[in-house]
Amino acid sequence: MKKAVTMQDISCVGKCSLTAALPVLSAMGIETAVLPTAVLSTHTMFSGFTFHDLTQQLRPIMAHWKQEHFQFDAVYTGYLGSFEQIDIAMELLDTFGKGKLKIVDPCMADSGKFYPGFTQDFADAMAELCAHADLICPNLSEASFLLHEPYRSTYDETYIKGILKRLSDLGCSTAVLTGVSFEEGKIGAFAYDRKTDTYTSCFTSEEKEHFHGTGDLWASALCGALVNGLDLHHALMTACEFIREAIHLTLEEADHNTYGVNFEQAIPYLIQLLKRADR
Ligand code: PXL
Repeated sequence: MKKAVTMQDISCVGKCSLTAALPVLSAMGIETAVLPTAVLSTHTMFSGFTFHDLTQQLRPIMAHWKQEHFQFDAVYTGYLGSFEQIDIAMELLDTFGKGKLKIVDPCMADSGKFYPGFTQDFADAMAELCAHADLICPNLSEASFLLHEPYRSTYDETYIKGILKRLSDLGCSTAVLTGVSFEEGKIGAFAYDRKTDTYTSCFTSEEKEHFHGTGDLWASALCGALVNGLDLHHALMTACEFIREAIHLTLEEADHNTYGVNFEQAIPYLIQLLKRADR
């Protein structure tokens, strides 16, 4: 059985970070260990959230895993809350990721703005973390902060390809940009593989509304697809289609949540996508 470890927070309500990654990876047939960085009552888009930091636990947890000789096929880091957690994420990738798939999702911004509490200095530290990964998957806002580029909401393929090359120069072999849209009604992901000097992309129909947490679900599905042996193109397709379906199912519910998507009922579809791509 394939195994992964993922390092991110537990937002108790909010359908993001670990409460998204764990069910998705498990459903994709991957035994998943967690390194929980903090417990929050909700994600930080709600006001008044509680926050309990778990940083002091992280190194002892990793030391125990080392003692037990645990190994993982993939190491995947998501939302991190401090500079020290970025350092610990580097240690996690270096200790358990040698020769394995290492994914860094540099969660910190959307729509051109940092999430609460993040700064350019934090983005610079994230850029250093990206050098320890094989694959990074920022959205365009995160990519802009990683590269000190002004955020653009309109762009063309030449611009995206240039950003991807510069992202891979951070030191990872594959850079993926999420939330790329060249035409109204279509959205997807564009990737660059430095080893083969090739680009690949995948687009699906764009649903009308945007929801929180889709980036974490997208990265989790991508991780699950790659661990299951899909090539980059099929892995992108799986992640993009899964999110499209989850948003579609969300919008079908009249009283849907605005903080997260109905990914739970899209899981059977995700499994179908995985089986279809595997053939
Ligand atoms: O990656 C989304 C996310 C995860 N965890 C926490 C967040 C957010 C986005 O705002 O606040 C705590």
